Parts: sequence; structure tokens; C-alpha cells
Amino acid sequence: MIDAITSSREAIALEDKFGAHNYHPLPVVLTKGEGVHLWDVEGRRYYDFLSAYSAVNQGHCHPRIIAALISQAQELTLTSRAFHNDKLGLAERLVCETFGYQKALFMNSGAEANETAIKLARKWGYEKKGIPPNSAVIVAAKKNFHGRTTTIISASSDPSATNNFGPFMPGFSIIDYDDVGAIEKALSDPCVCGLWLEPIQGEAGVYVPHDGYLKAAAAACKKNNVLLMMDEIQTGIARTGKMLAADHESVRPDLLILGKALSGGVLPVSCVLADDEVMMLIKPGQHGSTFGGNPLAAAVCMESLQVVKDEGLAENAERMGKIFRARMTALMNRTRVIKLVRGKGLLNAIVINDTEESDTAWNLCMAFMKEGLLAKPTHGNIIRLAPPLVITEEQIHECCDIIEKCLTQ
Ligand code: IF1
Repeated sequence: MIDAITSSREAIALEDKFGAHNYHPLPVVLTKGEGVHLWDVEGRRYYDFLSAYSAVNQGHCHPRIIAALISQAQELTLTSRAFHNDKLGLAERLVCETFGYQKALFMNSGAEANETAIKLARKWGYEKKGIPPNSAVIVAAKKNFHGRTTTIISASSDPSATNNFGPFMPGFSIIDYDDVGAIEKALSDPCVCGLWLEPIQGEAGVYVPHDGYLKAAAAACKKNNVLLMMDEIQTGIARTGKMLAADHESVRPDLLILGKALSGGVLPVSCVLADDEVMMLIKPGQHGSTFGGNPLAAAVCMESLQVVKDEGLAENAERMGKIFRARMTALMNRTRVIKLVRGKGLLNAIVINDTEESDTAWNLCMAFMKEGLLAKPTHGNIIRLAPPLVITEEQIHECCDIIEKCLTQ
């Protein structure tokens, strides 16, 4: 019999006693989500300014996505890929037509999609570019975040992601982000098969590269016969005011990596998009996953994408983001606490005028929580502020009032 949680304290105690301590959550226990709002066990309502790291772009428990989940769940949830089902092909067509690629490969988590992209780039490197066996190199950026597997952290420059998890996967070289010269230098190595970037670095603290960086990266890839692998797991699906962050520079990656809001935060769905020249290198039996592309995920993914289009979420993110950054910038000019405001669309962050080690950002998030807004620092002094893309202008102003009240007190 499943006991019900009756208090936040009880829930936290259970997690503390029986759960791995691999996170340090804010002391809030949520029990319901709807649109931009979350409710805790005691019934308090909050604005969600994290959106589960941009997985809930369509808002919590969007009625259309939940309806798609329920109706498909009553028909068929999983066949494995040993057999066909009547939803996967429809979802593959929708993502290919939405993002303009010839083929899609569905996985589950973002990390799995990045792992798939690594395998595709390497296979292309050996079989198309002629890189000698087992010597393919993928170039990644310092301060990247692409997931938590041992291969992915082999490209990480963050000690908290790598310490005591070795030995690491060879074949990655790490360069400074937002440095075109570093790309051109690294890609001159004939063993390089891929350049692996986030169009905006999320975990690094919503680091937006200089205009033209993505275009220059694409040009360097073309010049050196290297695949551009774009991780849009956090920045994609309308989060930055366009369907993809790469759209701001009209850059078309060779490998497009999606996840999170691809399913509206309802269940894990990720996918890699590419053209036949790359995707058809993987033959039957060479890659896959039990749940990858299951009919339930396919149905949820299709409705999630349709909601983004029907509700104009990219346009709303663009408009609301401008209003938000204008208010944060005005606030920055009134208080010494904010050093910087940066972001695109509704992926924004404020950099607090304090050291990375300070707990100012954490204390501010605790103050926001008491005023009904949930956000979390990405590093000591950076607070990511990213509400669901369905937020209205009135709600944005109400949230800015909360932030302003806490920052000016
Ligand atoms: C955590 C933040 C971290 C991602 C990008 C791939 C993945 C992610 C650009 C992997 C996942 C999540 C993971 C979660 C916290 C959050 C995160 F950047 F969003 F804030 F960690 F850096 N590429 N990001 O952002 O996707 O396998 O998780 O589905 O691990 O703590 P996943």
C-alpha cells in the first residue's frame, strides 16, 4: 500500500534516508503542477522559473499533452523495435519536417541522444572521412554540459562532473567556448570528425556566445570536413525565442540533438536528426534502446511539438524575454546586487555581484521561494530564470516584482 505524504518535512526525511544524495534541492516539496504554477504539499503556490531545466516549455501538465499520453497509454505503450508500431513513423516524419532533416533516431534521455550523436560522428569519420581506425576526435567546448555518462563527462572540464569517475573515454579535445580561432585551430587536425557545441551554454550559466560564433563554427566545419553536432536539448523547442537557438544565426547543424521539451516534460524523449549521408551509416543491430521511439513517447512527442506551434510559444518566448530582460536590466541599474543580465528568449540568468563560492545566490533563491517563485543557482553566483513559455505578460511582471522585492530588500 503506498502511503501518502502528508508534510514537506516527511517527504524530505524519506528522501534523505532512502535516496542517494546526488542533489541538493531547495527545501520545497511539490505535489501539483499546472501551466506556469507549482503547488507544494502544504498548498502554497509558486511560479516555476526553472521549468525542469527547460523540459516543461509547454507548461506543467498541458491538457493536450496529458490527453495524448492517456489515450495512447490505453492502447499501446511499448513494442520494442523488434516490431513496427503505428506511431513511430508519424513522429519521425513530424520531427524531420519540423526541423528540416531526412532522418530521425529516437532515444530517451538527452545523454543517450548525445551518445548517439558521438557514435554517428565517429562512424561517419571512419567510413566517409577516412579517419584511421580508433583515432577519431570530437572537439568540445570548455564548461559544456551534455549529460552524465562516463563517455560524455570525458569531454567535461568540470571537476564536480569528472572527479573520481575515470578512466575516461579517449577521443575528445576541449577548447575555449566562444573562440573562433580555437575552433579553426582544433579542426585542422585531420582526425577530427565532429565539433560538439551548445548554441548557448546552459549549465555554464546561460552563456550566450558572440553574434556570428555559430555561423563561424559552421563555416569551419564545412572547410575542414567536420560534422557540426548541435546540442539543443536545453535551448531547443522554442526556449530562446526561435524553434532552435541555432535559428538565430540561420545555422543548420549536421547533427541536431534534441530532448527535454520534445515531450513537454511528460516522459523522457530525445532524438538525433541528420541527413541520409550520416544517418544511414548505422545499419540494423548497430544501435538502439528498449524504449527508444516507443509509441507512447511518439504520441506525446507529436502533441508536444504541435502545442508549441499552435500556441506560438517561440514568438511568446521572444516577446516575454525582451520584457523580462528590460526589467532585470533596469533593476541592475538600481541595485548593486546584479552584475549582469544575459539570455535569449526565456532562457535568462542574472549574475550576482558576489564570488562563486558565496551563498548569496542560494539565499536569494530562498527569498524568491518565500515570495512564491522557484529558481535555483547554476553556480555559486548565477541564477537561471527560465519559466514555461506559456507565461503571460501580466505573469512576467508579477514575477519581476517578486525578484525586485527580494533584490532591493
Ligand atoms: C542534471 C542544466 C545540468 C543539458 C544539455 C544534455 C543534457 C542536459 C544541454 C542531458 C541536461 C539537466 C540535467 C540535470 C540538470 C540539468 C542541467 F544544464 F540543465 F542545468 F545538469 F547541467 N545537454 N541538463 O542541459 O540530458 O540526460 O539529463 O536528459 O543532470 O543535474 P538528460
